[in-house]
Amino acid sequence: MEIQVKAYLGLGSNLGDRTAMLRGARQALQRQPSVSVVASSPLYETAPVGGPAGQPPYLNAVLAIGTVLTPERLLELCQQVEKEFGRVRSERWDARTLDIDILLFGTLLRLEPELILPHPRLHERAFVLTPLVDLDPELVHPVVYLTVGELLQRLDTTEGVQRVADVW
Ligand code: A4P
Ligand code: MG
Repeated sequence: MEIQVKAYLGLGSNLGDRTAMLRGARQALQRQPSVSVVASSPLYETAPVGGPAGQPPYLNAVLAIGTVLTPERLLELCQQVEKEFGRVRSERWDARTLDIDILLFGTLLRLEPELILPHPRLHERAFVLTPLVDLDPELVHPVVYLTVGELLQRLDTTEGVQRVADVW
């Protein structure tokens, strides 16, 4: 029997028709027999963190999925979906039509340049923690061993993270 793992994906877009990008990404993932989208967080408009100055605001959301893929295959799938939506890789943290990050893959820990789990900046980012808390505030970060609710409370500020839609 194949084992389903629960994973969380962070979606972000700050170029083009941002809502269409995130919807398209969710549909593309849903179409995969090896992935089931279990829940979608609300949609947030968020001020860009890092990267070149003058970037437009992001739309961010988080998906909870169940998958039988290995983490490597899931990363490949995410990158394939990013490509499908026309992402052109340029400068790191530059504006992008679609970015899909694996935030958590069950409680798996991984430290390789091509795949770091949990996502190395998850615990410090309001634009990721806010939608994660909407999905499950009791979810435990397997390295720092605090819930995502506790991690969000520890941030100095959640400024620049505005809920724009519950259903999208
Ligand atoms: N990689 C390693 N671990 C992972 C993982 N857990 N999930 C590798 C996905 N990819 C992972 O990513 C670079 C490399 O990271 C990949 O080749 C993969 O093998 P990328 O998507 O090509 O480049 P990137 O997204 O520019 O870099 P990175 O490091 O993913 O940046 P972040 O941390 O995703 O930050 N501000 C707001 N408000 N909202 C945002 O969504 N996003 C970023 C990007 C910056 N500022 C933002 C937002
Ligand atoms: Mg990324």
